[in-house]
Amino acid sequence: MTDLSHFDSNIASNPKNTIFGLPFTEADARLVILPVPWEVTVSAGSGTSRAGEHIFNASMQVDVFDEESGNAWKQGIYMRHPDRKVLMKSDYLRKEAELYINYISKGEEIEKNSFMCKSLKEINEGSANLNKWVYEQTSSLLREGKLVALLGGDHSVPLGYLKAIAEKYGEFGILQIDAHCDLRKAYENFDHSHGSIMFNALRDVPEITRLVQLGIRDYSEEEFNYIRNSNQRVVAYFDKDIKEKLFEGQPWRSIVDEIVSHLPDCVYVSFDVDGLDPKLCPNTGTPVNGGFEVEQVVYLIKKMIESGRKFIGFDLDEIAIGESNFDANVGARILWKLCNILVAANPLPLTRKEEECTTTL
Ligand SMILES: [Mn+2]
Repeated sequence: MTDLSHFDSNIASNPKNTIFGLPFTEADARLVILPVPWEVTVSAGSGTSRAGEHIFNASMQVDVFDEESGNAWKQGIYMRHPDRKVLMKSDYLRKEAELYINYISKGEEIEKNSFMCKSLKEINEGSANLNKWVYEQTSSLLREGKLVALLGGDHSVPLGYLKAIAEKYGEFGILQIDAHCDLRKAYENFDHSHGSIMFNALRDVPEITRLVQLGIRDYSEEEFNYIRNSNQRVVAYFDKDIKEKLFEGQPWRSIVDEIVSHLPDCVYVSFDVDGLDPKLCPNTGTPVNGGFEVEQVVYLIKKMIESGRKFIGFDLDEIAIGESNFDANVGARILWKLCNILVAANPLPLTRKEEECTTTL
């Protein structure tokens, strides 16, 4: 265990330490943040592959006092450095993808262009390798008993983590915060597009018994029909429906109770920041008007835990940086809150000695 007796959480953070200026190593951390610097298939704005480093820098300004979680961070939060090889591969394939997206957006057929066919194949192979890498990293962390927070990157990154979660916990549900359904089959012919993450997850991870989507406000007819024909495996709360309930005076609390009632016992949170009001993430790849406040989402997760459901892990994606650091500031605070909530929701089992103490008391 890290000795915290010399760590003063009230003074300015030391960037030589890990994220949030905390003095932990990976070995003694309860929770490990794994950045995935990947954004090959993004459709509009880019920059999310650098989110890890920007959020790390912004995190130094976050006050680590968190009375709400009983300062759960004291059990150890650590962030790995963004993997250089993954980032370089993403940069390389992103250039190929830009040429490719530009080509198909003119209505050209890829079959007629062998260069484009080759690019597409390379991108799809690269994405499959990334999924394998995420799976290997996260499953080995879970085996070591760590809690894992995945930090994108674009929203295509959690597939490998979802497989690792399924192996550890069996059946579980996903609570997805997003402006988009991400239920498109191979969007733009990319097998693992950011717009296909939930389609791929539901196809490849049978342990996902329920997907509850919140904040949805941009979706295709095909996605709408997918939800309708999913036999309730996907439950979508469209942004306009939530807003109309609120406008008619229904309290957020009762809407939250209903949302939570759809979730199974174990819940994973997939948080695409574009599910928020874009004033909070103006540089995210595909911003859409509407969406949530951070506090609404945090309240929902707290109510979900209060209901007795087990919060098992999360990803946070699509944070990109513009001229100001604002997106990273918001991202760092969401990350901080969710990490503390996740640690607090997963108390360490009592050692035998502690158990004996409790019994004697
Ligand atoms: Mn998304």
